[in-house]
Amino acid sequence: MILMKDIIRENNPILHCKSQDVQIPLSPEDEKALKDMIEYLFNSQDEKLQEKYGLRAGVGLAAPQIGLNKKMLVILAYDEKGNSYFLPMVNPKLISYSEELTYLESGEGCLSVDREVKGYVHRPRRVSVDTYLYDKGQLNHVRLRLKNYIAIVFQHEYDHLNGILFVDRIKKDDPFYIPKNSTPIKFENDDE
Ligand code: UDB
Ligand code: ZN
Repeated sequence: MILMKDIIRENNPILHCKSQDVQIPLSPEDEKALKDMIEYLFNSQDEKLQEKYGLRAGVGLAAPQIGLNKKMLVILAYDEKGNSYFLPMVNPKLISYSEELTYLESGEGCLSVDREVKGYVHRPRRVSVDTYLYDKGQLNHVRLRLKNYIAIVFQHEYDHLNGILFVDRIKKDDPFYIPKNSTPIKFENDDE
């Protein structure tokens, strides 16, 4: 199983490289890597296992973060309305994106970044993605429209496949700058 020590940190050049397309059907090695990434996210969100193994609760993980420059990523997260998403993607391609931007008021972090980096990361509010989705050992080609929080998670992971970290997207001289076309994500239950 993947542990925190297996997750590559920002000083590692692998995180700054572009990833390669994955051959389909998946090789046994690539399928194992994808399954390990899926398992990490589930384990990390299990309170008991999180504590036992010292895992950071992850909502997304990209293959470069485990040292593999291949276009695979997994999302396991709840959106701003409480709907759950489990999206294991192979060869995702960002097809189009909105001009309207959004951001998390709490900023972003990263399993590969051990320091706190303050500032906003503005990203398109809606994206269209062509990808293979891994489901019950099969790969199905689909086009997805993602918005709001799930679109943010997707773009954070997709950036990893292009060698980009969230810190690279924070305006250096004005980290809390807000462009005119960007508004924060509204989470339900935000005031509890
Ligand atoms: C995360 N987790 O997994 F809203 F229960 C972050 C870390 C870096 C803090 C572990 C996270 O945001 N968890 C979370 C959020 C909630 C409710 C909850 C748990 N990532 C994924 C990552 O580093 N992938 O490469 C960072 C996110 C920041 C914005 C999108 C991804
Ligand atoms: Zn990350």
